[in-house]
Amino acid sequence: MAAAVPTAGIGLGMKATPVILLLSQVALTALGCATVQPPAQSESARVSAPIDVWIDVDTAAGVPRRDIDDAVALIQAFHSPELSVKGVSVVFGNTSLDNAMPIAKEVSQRFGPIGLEVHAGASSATELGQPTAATTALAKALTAQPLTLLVLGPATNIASLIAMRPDLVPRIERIIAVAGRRPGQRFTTGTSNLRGHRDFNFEKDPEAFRIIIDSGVPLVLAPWEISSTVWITQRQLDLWAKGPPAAQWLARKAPSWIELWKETFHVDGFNPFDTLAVATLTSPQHIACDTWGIQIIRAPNDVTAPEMQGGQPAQSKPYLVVQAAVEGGPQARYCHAAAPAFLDDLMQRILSARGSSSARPYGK
Ligand SMILES: [Ca+2]
Repeated sequence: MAAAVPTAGIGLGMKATPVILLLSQVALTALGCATVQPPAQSESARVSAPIDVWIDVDTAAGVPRRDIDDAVALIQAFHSPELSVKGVSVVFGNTSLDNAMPIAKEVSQRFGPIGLEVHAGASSATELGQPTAATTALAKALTAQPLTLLVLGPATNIASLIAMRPDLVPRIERIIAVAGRRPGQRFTTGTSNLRGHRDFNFEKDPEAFRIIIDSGVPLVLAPWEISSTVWITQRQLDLWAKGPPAAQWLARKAPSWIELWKETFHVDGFNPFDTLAVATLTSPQHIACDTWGIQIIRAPNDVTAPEMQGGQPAQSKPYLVVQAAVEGGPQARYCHAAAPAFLDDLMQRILSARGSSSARPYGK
């Protein structure tokens, strides 16, 4: 893909400015004070044990003009008392595996739970079904305890585990992935990108999603539709820059990414895609989801439609689509809307010095 396209593959399809203004006003109201309080622990979190999670990422924060949202999501998760992060694995996607690994290690070792290990997974979709350090470690972790899997990049690592160790499928409580769309939905950003983006994580390895669907593991989708309504702008970056070490770290990595969105799409901010997946666990009160049927279909390529390519023939491509359930067919929870309060929730977690149930105090 062209470098100047958000590689979460999901863009925004609405007029950005009013949303930015609205959310910025909410953020200013909530975060204008000098001291930001840790997020209030929900009633359910107080009475329930933390959810054991494994996070699979394609971290690219710090790679010029590449996504920072995996790193935001890791720090969000590390600062969520509702979660206990048991492991991190890394996959190709937003950048190469070789680039992504040291970024995931740095974020996890500085800001994550003491002893949290980071494991290298697939470097391309051609490695689907092959063992990696990530699949070995995930198999060991699943043997030790059931886990919820947060899949924030192409799903190759997780699908490989399922393909090689079907005996462990019952140990996967659910898979939360950043992918999917309604029929005919186009991922456009601002007014300068009418062709739309790819459903990046899905299209990087459609077969991996087919394996996940066929496995019958409960699947939750945090797709472009939900993230496209949430904006991180310079206002939030300024608050990060004055926050604790993890927030400051993000603030240092963000400018190149936010500049890309401004130059390419003429919007003031970016959508923090992967954070919505974490929010389905930590903040379900802010997230609206419905259960739909899910299938992979093949249709003309909406990114390279003939009218967008000077009349060249359109090529088809696979789409991960939710629609009315077919009796007996596979289903997924499709999360499609975030309340405005989610931005406050996210900011409070990023700006909090409190870690998850298993996290160390803030890194140095
Ligand atoms: Ca990602």
